[in-house]
Amino acid sequence: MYFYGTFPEDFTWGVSSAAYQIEGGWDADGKGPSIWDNFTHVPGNIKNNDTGDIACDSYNKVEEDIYLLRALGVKNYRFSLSWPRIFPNGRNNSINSHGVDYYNRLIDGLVANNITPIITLYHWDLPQALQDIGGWESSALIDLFDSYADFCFRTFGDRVKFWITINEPQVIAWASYGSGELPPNVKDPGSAPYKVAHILLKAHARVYHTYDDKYRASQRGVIALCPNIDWAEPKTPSDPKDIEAADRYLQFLVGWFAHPVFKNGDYPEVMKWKVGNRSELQNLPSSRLPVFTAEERDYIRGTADVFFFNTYTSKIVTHATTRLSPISYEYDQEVLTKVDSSWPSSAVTGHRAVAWGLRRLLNWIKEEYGNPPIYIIENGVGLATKSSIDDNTRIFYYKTYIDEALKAYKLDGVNLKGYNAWSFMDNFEWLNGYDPTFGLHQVDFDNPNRPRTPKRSAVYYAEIIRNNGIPF
Ligand code: BGP
Repeated sequence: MYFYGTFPEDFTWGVSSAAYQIEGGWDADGKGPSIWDNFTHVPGNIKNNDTGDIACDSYNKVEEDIYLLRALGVKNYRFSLSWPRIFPNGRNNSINSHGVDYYNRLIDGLVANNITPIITLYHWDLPQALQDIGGWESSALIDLFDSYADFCFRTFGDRVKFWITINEPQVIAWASYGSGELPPNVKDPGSAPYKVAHILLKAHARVYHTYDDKYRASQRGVIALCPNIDWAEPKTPSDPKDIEAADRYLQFLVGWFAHPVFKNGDYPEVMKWKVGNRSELQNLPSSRLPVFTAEERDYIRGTADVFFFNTYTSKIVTHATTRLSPISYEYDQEVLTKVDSSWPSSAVTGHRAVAWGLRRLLNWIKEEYGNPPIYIIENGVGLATKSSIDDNTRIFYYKTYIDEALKAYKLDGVNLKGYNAWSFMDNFEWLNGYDPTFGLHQVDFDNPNRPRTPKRSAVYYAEIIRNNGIPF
């Protein structure tokens, strides 16, 4: 008996991962170094001095990983390609055939098992050689990203129908180029994030058009970028200032990328007001938001076939009555964020489990962008290291989040098409190393063979997939 019914027959259930977090083989068979390889090799940068050198060793475990995916019963698997594994120096003048073979084996194995690949072209592991010419601060990256994507479409696109251009562009813009805690560690909040985002958007649009012009007719896939979104709940729902602040929060986080792509080729008005050319009126540093030409706006508008996004938690947002210097992400938005202490805080990342936030968020996407086909690409919870395979907290998280997603689909008419759990297995969690763990499968990182063991959550998730919803 199902309370709200089930998802539609063609709903796609899956799990997610990313190359640097699981592959290992950091210098295997001709792979070039990425900014993450170099960053993690400096002692002190990552908790416990962990690195992704071996990670889950997925580079050497194609068959085993596919076996586990089959056992879960997933319909799709979302993973990323490592740009420097394919083009060691970032450019198409040197192709690493071993890297290409690896992805061909993975894709072939998935397709043979009726598992649809969802591929991210860029999940943060930039070839170091491209950082050496300025990374995403350089507009040279637009052409270079395009030639890498073109190669991937040409090489893998006969079997791949779902493409994500860029994972979490807002994190790249702010955490890698503003506050600078992620590589390439550029600490330039005053100007770099908006410049980088401008280049990311142009690079995304270029790749979209390449797909459209050269591959869509024969390959018939879909392509979009993938923002990270926390739901923003106004602190005082009856206070217009807090309502506006919550909306501003979402416009800066999501609209920054989705507004140009899904709406008019340009940034949200509120961003232009706060950081753009009208900011002088407010005694703020003058325009830091680059401007698109009319031609660029036409080029960027419409460059997403579906709405992909990642989400983990929610925030309480309030209008900031005084701006706290120095310039920061929150300073620009003029908001303050916090969490509600009553929200369950089982995640060691500090994220709170706020399942109802997902339903509101899905409704917001529906209203804001005209109810496009929506895919949740990452959703999950990070628990303590070496957490037991009896991960009931994770089961609770998935149950409640998927339940809210189902309500959004059934009761609110949100055009939700798919859901992917982060993550397929425990993996290298960026600055936190191998702590916390997000996986449906436990990986023993002390064992050189990196054995995987399904957790209770894997059994539970497989049951959800089998039932196409939550059985009671
Ligand atoms: C996302 C990344 C994933 C993964 C996840 C973990 O932002 O795309 O690669 O690291 O975050 O979530 P958290 O933000 O809780 O660390």
